This record gives sequence, C-alpha cells and structure tokens, in this order.
Amino acid sequence: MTTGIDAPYEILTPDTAVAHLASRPALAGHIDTADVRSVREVGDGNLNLVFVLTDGAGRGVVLKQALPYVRLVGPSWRLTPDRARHEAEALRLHGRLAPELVPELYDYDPDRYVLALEDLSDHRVWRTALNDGLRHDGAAEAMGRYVAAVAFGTSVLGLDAAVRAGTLAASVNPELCLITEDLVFTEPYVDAGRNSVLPANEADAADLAADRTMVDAMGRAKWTFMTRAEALLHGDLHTGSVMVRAADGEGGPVDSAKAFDSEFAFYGPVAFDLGALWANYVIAAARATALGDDDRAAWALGLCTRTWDAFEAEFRGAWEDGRVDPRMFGDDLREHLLATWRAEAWLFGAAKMTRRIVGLAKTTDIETLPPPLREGAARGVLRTARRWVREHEVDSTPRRAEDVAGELLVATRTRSTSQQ
Ligand code: SR1
Ligand code: MG
Repeated sequence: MTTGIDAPYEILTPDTAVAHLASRPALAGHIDTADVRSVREVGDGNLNLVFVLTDGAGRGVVLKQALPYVRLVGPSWRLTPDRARHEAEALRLHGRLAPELVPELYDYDPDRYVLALEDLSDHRVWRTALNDGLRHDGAAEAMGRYVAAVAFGTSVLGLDAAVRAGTLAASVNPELCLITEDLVFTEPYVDAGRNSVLPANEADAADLAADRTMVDAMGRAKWTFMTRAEALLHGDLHTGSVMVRAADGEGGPVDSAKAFDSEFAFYGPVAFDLGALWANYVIAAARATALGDDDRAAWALGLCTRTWDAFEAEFRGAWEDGRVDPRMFGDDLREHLLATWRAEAWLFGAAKMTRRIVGLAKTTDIETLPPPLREGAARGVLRTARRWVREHEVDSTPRRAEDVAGELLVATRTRSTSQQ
C-alpha cells in the first residue's frame, strides 16, 4: 500500500508499520513483531501520523511519524520532519528527569522520522476527558512537577554549563518556533488570513487586535519567547498534550499523567509551559461556564493554583537538593526566578488562550459548544486575556488569575434560546 504523500522518505501505512517494527531491533523486547494483531491510525493532532500496534499478548507500541507538512492544513504547508528528532531528544532528557511524567521512548528512526513510544492506550487525552466532564485530579499537580523538573534539570541550575550549551545547540528548533511566533504571538493581532471567529465574535476579535496594551504586552512576550533560553521546554503544553489515567478507570484521581508530543521543544522561558497549562484550564472553565456548570468552572480554574503550587514545591525541592553553582545561584536568585515566572505565566497564558479563540488550530472545548454558547465562551476567554496582561504585575498569585477569569467568564456567558 502506498500513501500518495510526496515525501523524500517512506511514509508508513498500516501494512508497512508492521514491517517497520520488525526492522527495528530496539523494539523486539516490547512487542512480538511476528504476531501483530491490530494496527490503528489514531493521529488526531495537527501534524503527524500515529499508529498503535498490538500483539497477540496484548502488548502495544506506538509509532509516531512526522509528515513533511502540517497535517491540519495539507501538503501546501511544508514543515521539517526533523521535529521528530527534537521530540526524541526532549523525551530522552525529560525522561531522565521525570520518568513517570513522559512516555517512554523505545526507539527513534532518523531516516523515516519515526518514534517508537510506550503505548498509552490505557490513558486518555486530558482535553477530551475534561470535555466529557471528568476531573482526573492530580494531573494538574503532575504537570507542575514536570515543568519544574525540566526547568531545573535542563537549565544551568541543574546542568553543567558545557553540557547545557551542547544540549541547547542541538535543540534549536526554528521551524517549529516560527509556528508559535506566528500563530501564538502575532496572528491574533495581525491577521495573516488564517484567523476565524463566529460572526457574533467579530467585534471581540477586532477589539482585541485594536487593544494597544494587549499588543504591546504580546510584543514583550514574543521577545521573551524568542530570546530567553532558560530551559528545554515542552513547547506546546496544552491539555491535548497530556495523557491521563484514573486509578478507578473512570475519571477519579490519576495514577498516571504524562506530557507527550514535545516536538515543539526548544530552549525558552520556563513560564511559557506554565502559561500554556493555565490558558487551557481557562478554556476548560469557559466550556463549563457556557454549559451552566459553575462548580466545574471553579474547579477548572483552580487547576492554575494546583499546577503552580506543585511547580513551586518541586522547584524548591530540586534547589535544596543542589545546584551546579551554589556560589552565585543563591536564595535571592531562586526567589527572583519564581516571582518572574509566576507573573510571566499570566502573559504567556493570555497569549495561549487568545490564539485558540481567534487563530488557526482551535480547541474542541470551545468548538464543540453550540454557537449561541460558544459566542459568550469565546468572548470571556478574550476578555480574560486582556485583563491578565493588565493585572499580571498587580498581584500575580494564580488565585487572583483564577478570580479574574471566573468573573469574566460568567459576565460574558450567553445562553441558547432553549435555555432562556
Ligand atoms: C500549524 S500547527 C498548529 C498548532 O498545532 C500544534 O499543536 C501547536 O499548538 C501549533 O501551534
Ligand atoms: Mg501537538
């Protein structure tokens, strides 16, 4: 079977995916390559092919292949498949720092840009679980610990300077960063023809783009994103990049939460990953508010504090365990970093929530709402972003960020005709 995809390397199909397994010695211990019983293509992201292969004993392996273009748009938007290498390298490093918080990487084929990963079929994508009204308590804290472990362990705090320089050099990821620079920091304010909103939200999008305070803040955030190489970030840490598994098999507290899809990994500002999480909690809360479930909205907003508190505790713990250079990296720096990151999480959160409403690549939380409800949810998220940039230096506690968002989401709520 051929794919018809124009690529300078072999693109996997369900048939050739099995052959790929057999050709990779590193996979022999993870699946019986002679007894593969099922192959499913499950990629629902914006960029890649993803196959889950299972053998007769029920053991599974995931193969993830980078296409030479953006899947969401099609072959007209070419994109380096070398992003698979970035994902593999980030997984290796992050896996050493927080092994329980990322999928295990079994193998990487640099010729076909294929990662072989731990099968997480007993997990769910957190965003879809949230959309279904489930909680998976503990996932927000797990992601806070993940960001902290990576922040400390890949920065000059936890890595020898020469080692960190080599890691940084190998992690330069310009094509993927350009997507973020364009889609997250620029296009919500300077439409490049990829934006869209409901007709009822056109005035909200226009007000956003005309908001000089917002645009200036996003300019500063973009500068920080492009220049401040603090740590090897995940780079796209939204709730669709987290897999969760509840101990009860339903939606109760998690016994596992893992950040995946780190192809946007690069050395950047730590607060970018925190802001991505906060933004997506606000988006989850916007959905709940629109659906009239205010208790759930309050719970979703409370995830900001949970992630931050877990991040801070983990970071402080790593600090106590020892820095590479305690001569100059003292408590003053620790407090400075924590205060800076907490305030910057508001700014990056504002950037990340706005792009999901106005720009290309939206979220199912909002898009699956009926339009009469979506209108208010979208407006509430945009107004939250505009307030977050104005208030991030007033009182930067996550509790305050949650309160601001909660008030605006309720104030902008619209109701469908049937609810009136
Ligand atoms: C063109 S890729 C669109 C988005 O998908 C990824 O998940 C990133 O968020 C990117 O911005
Ligand atoms: Mg992704």
